[in-house]
Amino acid sequence: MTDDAGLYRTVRLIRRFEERAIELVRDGTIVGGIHPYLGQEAIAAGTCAALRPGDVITSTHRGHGHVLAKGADPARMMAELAGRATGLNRGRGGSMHAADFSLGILGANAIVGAAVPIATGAAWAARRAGLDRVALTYFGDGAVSQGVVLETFNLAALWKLPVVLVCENNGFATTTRVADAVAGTVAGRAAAFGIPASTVDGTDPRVVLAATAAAVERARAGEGPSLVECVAYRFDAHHTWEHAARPRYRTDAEVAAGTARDPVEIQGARLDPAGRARIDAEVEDVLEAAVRFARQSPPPDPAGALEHLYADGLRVRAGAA
Ligand SMILES: Cc1ncc(C[n+]2csc(CCOP(=O)(O)OP(=O)(O)O)c2C)c(N)n1
Repeated sequence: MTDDAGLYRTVRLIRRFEERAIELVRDGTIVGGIHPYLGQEAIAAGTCAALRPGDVITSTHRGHGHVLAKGADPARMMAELAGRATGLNRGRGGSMHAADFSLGILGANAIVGAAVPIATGAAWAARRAGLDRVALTYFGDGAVSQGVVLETFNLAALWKLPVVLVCENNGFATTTRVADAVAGTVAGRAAAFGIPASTVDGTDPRVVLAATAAAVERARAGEGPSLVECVAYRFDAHHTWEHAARPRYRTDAEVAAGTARDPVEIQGARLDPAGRARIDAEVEDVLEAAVRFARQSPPPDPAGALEHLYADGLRVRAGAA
């Protein structure tokens, strides 16, 4: 959905999903915690709004927003976080491995940077199959010096693959500031491979949508990859463990300044108050149902613990060894 109401619904859905999920972490329904996406909602909303249903994404450890924006069912997603048999992946993937291939969601990924080559492989496969498909991948500022990411930039550019590289620069990699970890710039890395890059306000869904749409168009036209660096601020913890541990690595003043640009407020201000209230109420209902569904769903049957670990039924091409 590319209109203002649609973009608002997506950022609001992600915001409230994360807030409700944090409640479920606190009461023990979600075990192990989550990496909250609060503050970055405009990136997921704007990027996915630029895609067609047949396009694919790969995501990160902070991936709930991406998965929801690409159309995943919030109830099955919440159940997945809670490890229930009704979850998107039968409760076996959890927060960091949610996937729904039927929607082009090729998976969140707990390994920093690992989603980038997977999306690029999907782009390569799509082109080989003659499909008009674009792959879009997300990675954080903490991934931009990973070898596999830079190697992938090289191949994606060399082979002009239809992939869009979305860097979510949220200021931190765990507790390390970007300036303490990244030499040069994010966009400069793309330039080294001849990949066009833009650095945009990642708190405004409209801005993210416009930048991504240009990159998607370029990819679909066969002109190769583009990088979109979306600058935002991570409102909450790196991971919910921080809520108890309370490590001090940013000041209250910095957090106040960083959270002042709120994607939900920025997009919400573009709607009339009544229209906004209607969307808010609808989102509350969706999430109330999602939380109920997750709580009431059963855990997976331990007898099936060894099922679904490996792919089966893979077709071997004629002539392959
Ligand atoms: C290859 C790898 N190294 C280290 C980690 C541990 N780790 C998990 S998240 C994270 C920080 C990632 O920062 P960034 O890419 O900026 O994403 P953000 O958490 O800010 O969304 C690290 C170091 C990991 N999961 N994978």
